[in-house]
Amino acid sequence: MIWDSELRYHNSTTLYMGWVSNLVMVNVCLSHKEDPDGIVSASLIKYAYPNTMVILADYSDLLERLEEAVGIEGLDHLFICDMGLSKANEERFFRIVEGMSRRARVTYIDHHHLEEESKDRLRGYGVELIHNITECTSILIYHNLLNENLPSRFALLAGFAAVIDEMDGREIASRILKSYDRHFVEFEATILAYAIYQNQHREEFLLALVDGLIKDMPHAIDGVLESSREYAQKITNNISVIENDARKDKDIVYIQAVDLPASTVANMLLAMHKGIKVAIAYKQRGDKMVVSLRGSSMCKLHLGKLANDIASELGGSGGGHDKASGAMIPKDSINTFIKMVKDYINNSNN
Ligand SMILES: [Mn+2]
Repeated sequence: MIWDSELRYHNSTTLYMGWVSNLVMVNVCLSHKEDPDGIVSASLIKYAYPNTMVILADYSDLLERLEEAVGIEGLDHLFICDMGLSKANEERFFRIVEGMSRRARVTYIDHHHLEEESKDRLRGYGVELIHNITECTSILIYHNLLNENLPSRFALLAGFAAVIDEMDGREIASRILKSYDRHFVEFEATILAYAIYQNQHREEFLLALVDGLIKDMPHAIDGVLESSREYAQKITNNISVIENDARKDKDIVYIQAVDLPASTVANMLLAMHKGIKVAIAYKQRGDKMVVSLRGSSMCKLHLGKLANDIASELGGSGGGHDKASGAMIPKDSINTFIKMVKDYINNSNN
């Protein structure tokens, strides 16, 4: 992988040859590509640390992307943002990071559940750990890594990420957001999120968005309004499908997602079905099933831990938050997955 002076991907080896001969130290930000929290995190790091390349990942290619990041010549400081660890990936993750931290600074910033033991291991490798489950990653970056003279729009960007992660009621996020018109905040946050969901497979768009957010609000960035309109239309088309096809079993409701991401469908399901504890949506990706779980206020189980436990038992991986989590499992084990969630929820007063 090769970047030009603008730190964008290139395939040209000639450009690369010119670049290595005059090697500069670079920062690399590996961030989550699936929602505003990851994208905004990358924008904040790129603004605050000049000479930063961005690599975007999701949970299916996190380890490959991490290998790619640590292989970059002249890497000085690696930031890993908004990528939670799970039982299935953390061993390999630790090994790569351990090796890397001998050669460069590594900063891991995240707000997903992380075992104390894992935190200790990361610190033991010399990783700078910024971990807190009470605010989203963008807010953690804003609060811990950026200096106070930063233009206020960067605080607002972190606030958009918090809105979509449903962490806008938290202390720092709410303090930032109360200075702005609520509808403006929700509008900008939502079109940003929809544009990201609509362009998950267009890396070029997502990387341009990381750059665009450094200068402009979401509505002013090329393609954001149009993409968000397309995504809103997909949601509209899916409302009746979800109403008619969801299956309910006591405290659980579940459905297979077709053209929308599992995460969006799980949110829609939870909102439509009152009185349930957990909504599950799953979507096929190759020979895997991507699963999203959402919990209502009646759900007392930690869904991130639950997804991690069940998925690892089925040969997959999973994790996330208390009331919103995800997993990736072999596609044929989806029925077992749902049954295991059901057993946990229905049989244990959870
Ligand atoms: Mn997040």
